[in-house]
Amino acid sequence: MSRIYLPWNASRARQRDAERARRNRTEIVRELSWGRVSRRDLMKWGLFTGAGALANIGGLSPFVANARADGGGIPTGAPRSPLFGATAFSQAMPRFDVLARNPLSCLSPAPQAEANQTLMAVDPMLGGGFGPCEGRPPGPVWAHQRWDEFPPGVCVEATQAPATTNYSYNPQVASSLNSGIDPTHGMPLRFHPKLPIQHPNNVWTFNGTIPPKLVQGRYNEPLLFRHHNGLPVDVTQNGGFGRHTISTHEHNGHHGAENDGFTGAYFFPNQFYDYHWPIVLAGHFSMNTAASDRMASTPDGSGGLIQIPGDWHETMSTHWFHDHMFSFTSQNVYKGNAAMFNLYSGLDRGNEDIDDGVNLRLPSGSANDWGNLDYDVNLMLADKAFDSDGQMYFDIFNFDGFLGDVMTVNLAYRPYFEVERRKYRFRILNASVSRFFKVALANASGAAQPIIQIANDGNLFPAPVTLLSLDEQGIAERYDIVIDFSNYRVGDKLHLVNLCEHQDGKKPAKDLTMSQALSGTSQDPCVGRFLEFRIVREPAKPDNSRVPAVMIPNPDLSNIPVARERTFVFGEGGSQPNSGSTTGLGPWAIGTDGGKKFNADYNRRSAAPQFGTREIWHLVNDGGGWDHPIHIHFEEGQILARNGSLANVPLAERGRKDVYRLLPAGSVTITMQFRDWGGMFMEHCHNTVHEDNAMLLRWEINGGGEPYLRPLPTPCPTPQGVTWEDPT
Ligand SMILES: [Cu+2]
Repeated sequence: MSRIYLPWNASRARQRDAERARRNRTEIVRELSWGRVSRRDLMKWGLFTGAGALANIGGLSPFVANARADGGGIPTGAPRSPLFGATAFSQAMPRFDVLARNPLSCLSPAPQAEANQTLMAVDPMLGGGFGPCEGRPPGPVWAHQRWDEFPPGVCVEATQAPATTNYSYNPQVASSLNSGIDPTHGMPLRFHPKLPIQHPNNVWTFNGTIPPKLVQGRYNEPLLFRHHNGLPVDVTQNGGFGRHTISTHEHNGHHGAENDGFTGAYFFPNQFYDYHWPIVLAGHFSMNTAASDRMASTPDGSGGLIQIPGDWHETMSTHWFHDHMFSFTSQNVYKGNAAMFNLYSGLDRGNEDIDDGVNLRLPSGSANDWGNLDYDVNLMLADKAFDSDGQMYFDIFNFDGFLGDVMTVNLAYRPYFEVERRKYRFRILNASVSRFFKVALANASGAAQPIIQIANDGNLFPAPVTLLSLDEQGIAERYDIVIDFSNYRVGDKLHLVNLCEHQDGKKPAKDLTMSQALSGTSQDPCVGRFLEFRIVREPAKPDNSRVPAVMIPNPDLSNIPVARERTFVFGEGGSQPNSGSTTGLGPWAIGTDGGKKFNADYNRRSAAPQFGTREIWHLVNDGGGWDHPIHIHFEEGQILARNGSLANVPLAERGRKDVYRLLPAGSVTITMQFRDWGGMFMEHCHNTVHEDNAMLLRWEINGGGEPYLRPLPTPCPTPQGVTWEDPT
């Protein structure tokens, strides 16, 4: 057993050794993140093994037994994060900070179909000379697909920036619905009032501030997200981890590849990238094209519906967006590059009062036509770790995966949240690097309480599922739940509890029972209560919300032929036949259709499904020692079988999904369609440490009538402009 964190009662000598090892590792992470050494250098020096794992050198690896009498044979472990006296449930949980939706005229320069190549001076730290103001690769291949058909109706801007105080926090609800937090007060970037304010380069978030950000969009209102890179031009100014180049992935967005945050289409400090999210239903160009089905619709802003093309069974709700920089995704997302994106539709309108036969009337509110957040609350779960000064710290040398020991919700350490005695919807995102959660609800006496799960990933279920604990929730999965606080009394307190115990980043070690998790005996610091609900009053007005027995039935695929089946095997020990900036090294790899397992190379096409077809993909975990939450970009799929049988698929996985936990030695069979948009996409493990250490591949939609040749050339960004490579 390689326990990641030392117990609180470890001897001073062991703690000192562990701190020294942590600092040594931190130095290597820093050199890597600056680009001063490469993974190949580390292998040459014997610090990495050929398989890409950290060599067993004392004082460096947490897994090397030290010679001390009290530590002999026991892994050194990392020192616990200091908490500076911060206690659980002593700070209010902030709501997400909603990014302003502006008219397009606010954007200067105006967005355009092809990347804006207007030259600007490039900082000498980035090589000087001149380079384009927009980092999107130039030319027709990376032009926004169908730009003229989908002119942006609204724009949202954000700047990736070093940590600073938030003076413009806007949760879009009254402070009475935000646990009394007064948004006019400045909010410094810290995880608890007793924890230190983070140095500017230890945390990089959207606009440099907390709380995390929320974007609200509605179907068929194309949204232009202009992402500015405001990170330091000096690659060494990173607080020891994180890379200043970024690529923003709208997780499970059904958009053209130029807007998908392709891992190799990153952009540099002082550049921006225009992401164009048309937000159309899958099947937009092939099904219900006359928009005659009222169920396929979007709010019109004044109580009515606008009917839209596409398959209403593909309606999506809860997305998030985050960095996808090649080899640096884990560091950058951990550092703060994670935001949520709520999609609204006629079905899931974010208004609980409108009774039009389409609106599901899920808990939300009713003051606005759509997108009410009063009783619809985003929750971002993430485990963090701090160094001895209380600054955020990251260790990439656990190729098993990185675990933090400080549990946060919405980047607040174990907060409380005040609720009314009524139904609430919570959209729970697992934004960890490597940690799985298993969430349950406990009452004051520690008994598990019913939770109604209504969605998995971006997708509402065919029917709600009532559970006493949710399934394990892998990295990047979203579970939307409804809790009915009217079953309790004003003054009651309930807690969300994490039942999932880790001993390392490989996989959950054990799912505990509620009483085990509450007993305080787990060695995993993130097990137990992590969010306190305080029922503070009767509802301000009657609760008209519903959880209907029928929500969104699955799309009917019975008449769509299966064009092809493919098999992807996820495991250890692949090879990397290529070299260069598009290649990755590490212990993790993917094998395609019976071929050799390869490490990541985003210049290599591993699959090219034909536009307009449906396929079946088998995702196989070839080891029993790991779980891998596999994410496939572009269009959500349906799970057809686990280990060969539909009977193994729990009810809460029988809707649509975009992340598939393979389970140790397990396999998942899914079906997907390839419609509407084209370009190069990715498939990878969302344990982002595995992803960054080479468990990622590129696939491409082959032909959709676009005016350019295939296969697509691979972009190689520089501050002075993008060059191209021919794919292999
Ligand atoms: Cu993995």
